[in-house]
Amino acid sequence: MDFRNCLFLATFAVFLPACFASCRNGWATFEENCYLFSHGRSTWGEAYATCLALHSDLAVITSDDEQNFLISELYHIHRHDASHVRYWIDGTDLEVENVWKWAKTGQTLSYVNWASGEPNNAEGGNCMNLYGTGGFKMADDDCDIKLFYICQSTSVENAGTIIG
Ligand SMILES: [Ca+2]
Ligand SMILES: [Ca+2]
Repeated sequence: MDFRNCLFLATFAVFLPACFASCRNGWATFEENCYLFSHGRSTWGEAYATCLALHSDLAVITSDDEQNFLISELYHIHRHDASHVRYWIDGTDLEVENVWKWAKTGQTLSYVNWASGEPNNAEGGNCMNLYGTGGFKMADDDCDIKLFYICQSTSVENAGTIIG
């Protein structure tokens, strides 16, 4: 949508969010969300803080469609080294062992798609990642190891950080 059309539509407040609901450069778009795939590796806590600094959160996965989108993006990025990479997402059982919650909301997971044999680290694995060897399905690992990570925000929030 070009700027003049946007201004015209902005006179109808109901269209305003659509003018700005797109993801910033470097972020992938899926439905109403934007996703950033990190280039460097961090502990889960560092990754969480970095996403916050970018006006986002670690990724929260709530459907097969969303999980499949991320799997497809990760195989695209890691055509040649998928079996060597893992990406932190927002899930954790740091509070109560084996009760997995999204850190962003504190809610228990309504959707799970564990890789075969996961979770398997018990008290030694309290942070969730997408595990290349497991087809980029969910796995637990030691929160202190350094992995890639995925930040997520809604497209309205993502665009809003430019204009706001
Ligand atoms: Ca655990
Ligand atoms: Ca594990």
